[in-house]
Parts: sequence; structure tokens; C-alpha cells
Amino acid sequence: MADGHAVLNVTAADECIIDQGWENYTREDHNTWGTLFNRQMKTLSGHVCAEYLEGLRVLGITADNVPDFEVMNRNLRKATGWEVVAVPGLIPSRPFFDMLSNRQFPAGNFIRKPEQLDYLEEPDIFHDVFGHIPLLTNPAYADYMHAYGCAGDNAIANKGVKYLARLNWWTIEFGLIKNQGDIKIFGAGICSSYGESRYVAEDPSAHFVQFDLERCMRTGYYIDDFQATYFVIDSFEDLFTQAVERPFLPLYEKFRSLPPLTPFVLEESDQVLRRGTGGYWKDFARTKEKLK
Ligand code: HBI
Ligand code: FE
Repeated sequence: MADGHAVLNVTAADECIIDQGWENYTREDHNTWGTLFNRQMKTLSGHVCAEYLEGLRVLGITADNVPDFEVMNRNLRKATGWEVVAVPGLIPSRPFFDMLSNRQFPAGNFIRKPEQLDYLEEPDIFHDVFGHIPLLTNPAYADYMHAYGCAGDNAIANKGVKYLARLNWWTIEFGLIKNQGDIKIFGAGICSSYGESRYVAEDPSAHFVQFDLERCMRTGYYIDDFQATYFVIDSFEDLFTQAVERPFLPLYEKFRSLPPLTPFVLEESDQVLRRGTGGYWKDFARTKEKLK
């Protein structure tokens, strides 16, 4: 999740990697992790996909303490060949994509302060690890993340990062998935957010629309509020297939001359799975603001 925040100005991936410094976490840090973990497990219960819960189990991620990457990576590598590497925060797109293409997920090693429980500007270790890492134990999702990273260089060379960032936003960060006939959460930005996970689970305002690659690449977003629409995939296998079966370059060319789509208005072509009430957004003047 990188938008509009200070980003480290290095280029090579290995220059961004730091030691996690697990022994430096204070009791307060471990307590903050535990508070966030317990609160989210309660909020997500019954609403998060089975593959996510399986990932927490496989990696032994619990409320007890901030996960130690060295310990967690032993099981993550065994599951899908991925590993988590510590970075100081947001990194430039090129090293970010390079790391994903090497099956390395860059996770900030800092944790928010107790007074920042509900929202912080920049993704911390709770967002990156509790949000993003469990699903990397799922082979199809792990392959999707790898394919996503591999698309980075070509996107940078062809002014397509905006479209990749949107695909990232509507799937990796805020995606929903069909699970045993129900619609469940898988996006890291929802899993790690108290407010947004409750909004998705309990508030009828948002539309749920069938995932469509072009619709997602063309749909802008606001980085600091809940979504007006969530896109729903059939399965991680289907998401991977859709991401790799079509070359992205022709899409970048096509989109360049088209206006962005908005999550506030349903398109004729949208396969609507749930029409939201729009209640949360009805008084928001910002729906005119520029979308990313
Ligand atoms: N850096 N640490 C980190 N985490 C991200 O999710 C991230 C990033 N840098 C760039 C970036 N994301 C975006 O460019 C992508 O979401 C497209
Ligand atoms: Fe993120």
C-alpha cells in the first residue's frame, strides 16, 4: 500500500532490506501487536476467507508477540518459497516489484504506537504481516503475487504503474472472495483495519461487484477512506489465471486515452453481486475529488 507517502529513495532491492531487529521490540510493542491481533481475530471471525485463517495457523502467527521473520520464514519458504524481508517503510516501486518477483515480501519492521491503533499514515508491521503474509502460504495467491511483481518492470517502462497500483488496490489490498457460497474478506487492507473490516462485514453501503481485470485497472480510489465498491473474485486460481493470460501492455495503451472509472457509480458492464445503499458516502462532497 504505497500512496502519497515519503518513500525511501533507493533503487536496488537489496539496499532496502534491513535487519528486522526482533530483539529490539519492547513489551509495549508486543502488547500493541497482541491488542491489534485479538481485536482483528474477533472482528474478522466469520467474515474472512478460510485460506487466510489457514495461513495464520501454518505460520504460527498469534497474539503472543510480534512475529520473528526468521522463525516465520521457515514455514513460509516450505509452503510456497516466499519469505518476508524487513524494510524501513515504503520503498520505491522498482525495488518493490523486484522483491515480489523474487518471492520476497517487504514488510515494515516498525509497529504503531498504542495511541495510533485505528489508523496510521504508513503501513506498519501489523498491516504488512497480519494483513499480507498469511495468504502467501496459499500456492495460487502466492503465484498471483509473484506474477504481479514480474509485471512491474514492464509497467514502469510503459507508464503502467498506475494501472498495476489499482489492480493491487482492488485485489491484494481490498479484495473479496467467494467462499462456500458466501462472500468473504481476503484483502490485506481490510484484514488489518478495525474500521474497514467492520464496515465490510456490517455496513450495507458498499457495492459488491464481480472482479474484472479491466474494470479494476481503470477504477481509481481514495487512499484514506473505506471503499464504495469491493470487487469479488471466484478463487485465487481464477485471479491468477486472469492476471497471466492477458498481456498488460495493450491494456495500458488502451486505458491511456480513457477516463478513469469511479467506484461510486456502477457501470452497465458491472456484474453486480450486491447493490449497496451508498449510505456511508451520501453526504461526502469528496466524491468529486480526484481519484488515484
Ligand atoms: N513499499 N514497503 C512497501 N510496501 C508496498 O506495498 C509498496 C511499496 N512501494 C510501492 C508500492 N507498494 C506501490 O507502488 C504498489 O502498490 C504499486
Ligand atoms: Fe499493503
